[in-house]
Amino acid sequence: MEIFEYAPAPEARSLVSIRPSYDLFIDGEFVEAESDERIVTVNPADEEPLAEVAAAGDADVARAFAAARRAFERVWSPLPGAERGKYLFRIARIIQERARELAVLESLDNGKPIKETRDVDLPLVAAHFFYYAGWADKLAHAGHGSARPLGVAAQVIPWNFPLLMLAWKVAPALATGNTVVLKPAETTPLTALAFAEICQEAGLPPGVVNIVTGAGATGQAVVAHPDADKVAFTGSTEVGRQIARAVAGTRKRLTLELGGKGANIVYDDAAIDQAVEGIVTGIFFNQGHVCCAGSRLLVQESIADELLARLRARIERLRLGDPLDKNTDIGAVNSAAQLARIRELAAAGESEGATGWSPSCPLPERGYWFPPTVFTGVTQAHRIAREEIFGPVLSVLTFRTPEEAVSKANNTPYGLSAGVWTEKGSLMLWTASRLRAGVVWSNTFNVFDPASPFGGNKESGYGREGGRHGLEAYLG
Ligand code: TAP
Repeated sequence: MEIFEYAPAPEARSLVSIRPSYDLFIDGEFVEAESDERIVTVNPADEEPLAEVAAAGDADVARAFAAARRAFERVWSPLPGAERGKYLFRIARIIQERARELAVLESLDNGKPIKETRDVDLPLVAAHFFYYAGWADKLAHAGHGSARPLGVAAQVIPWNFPLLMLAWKVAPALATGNTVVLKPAETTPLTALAFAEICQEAGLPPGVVNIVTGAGATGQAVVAHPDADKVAFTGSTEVGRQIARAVAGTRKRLTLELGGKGANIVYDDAAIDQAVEGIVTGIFFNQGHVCCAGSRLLVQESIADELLARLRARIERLRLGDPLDKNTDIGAVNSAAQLARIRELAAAGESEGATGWSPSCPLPERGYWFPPTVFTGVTQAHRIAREEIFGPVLSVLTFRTPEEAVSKANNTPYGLSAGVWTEKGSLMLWTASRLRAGVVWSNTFNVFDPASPFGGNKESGYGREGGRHGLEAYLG
């Protein structure tokens, strides 16, 4: 791996002002939590504390639901769609205006490279608000005329795309006339709190959006609150199961966006350099903390050696380091806990007989770092082929026939994403129609669009977010 000169992004840290301490956002205001428990959020790139946030307890969560219910009944659901749309357009514009600051804040709290927060996360966040703002006054004309908002939505999101996951959940809920109580992840609460300020700046009526920070126990309280009409969760399959159990037998509607173990299938006729770029994006984008990551490379045996040689050469040129350096490709792992999980699975890869390779890559001394890693000699029985690693670790398997590729790709309890690389349209369609995955990319990977529905099959969850389908999750 090459050593590069430090090139700090123009969006330097001085662009953001982080308060030492944050309260909860309830009923349009930042209010002190009744619970006196606090959580410290750290910068994963240097382990320095960034801020302290409240850990909401049951009484705080109840206060947020009461505010959301009042706002739903008195203000938000009676408002004509066109008026709701205006608020969403305003939020989208403020996000654009504050995009640089939000990108820096996200990189500091999450560890992801500024190149990604600036060019991917933030543009997509704004795009989601613009997209659903546009739907707000068209629901009646699009066959949703008699559909009604569900009420108060309980939303719990993970740390890998903090503001983007918020946008995926909040924008369609608000466009359809619902109000929300949202819990961000424990390790990445700061952009959700900045979003709370944006709601104030946009003049959003109090109680329409409520943000309760905290750890898993706060998430549990949000999901279990009896006044939630809808639960929308993105996170691990394990917690998704607990939530499905907690919601079973209640009136609450549920959507779950869970884990994945995506296959990236490369046929022998594929444009090989293009495929290499897609494999790199598929597994190293966002340090591999991506539910739809292409974490299993399935390469046709006849081109495996050549493809792997080019892949290794490409990985040697990736730049790992300071997330605020605009040349950085691979940032920090989000938390010590996630780093431990990645290390454990990588060690299992070695002990079960696969061969790991990483570039000659010096890791910074402080912070949570894991080098890009490729395992070859992987079999379907290995843990690294079956379990979601959620880190920059690629497991390579080979196949001889399209039937074998499809059978290996589908040999997982997950069903979220897949990629197929071939120049033959018929082979592409043949393969895509047999893959059990919610999203299949063709000659590309990790491309997102607010107009396109996203979601899983099997243990990757159910329900769709994005596009017109994303509205249905919030209408009764
Ligand atoms: P989780 O541990 O499941 O956490 C997700 C959220 O749930 C966090 O806010 C978490 O709070 C909260 N939570 C934890 N225990 C809870 C409980 N018992 N009841 C209610 N809420 C609870 O996942 P993670 O580690 O943050 O995220 C990684 C996982 O998310 C991966 O498996 C990934 O594939 C999946 N993911 C899926 C998608 C889609 S679209 N399918 C997108 C992104 C991520 P704390 O943060 O305080 O623990």
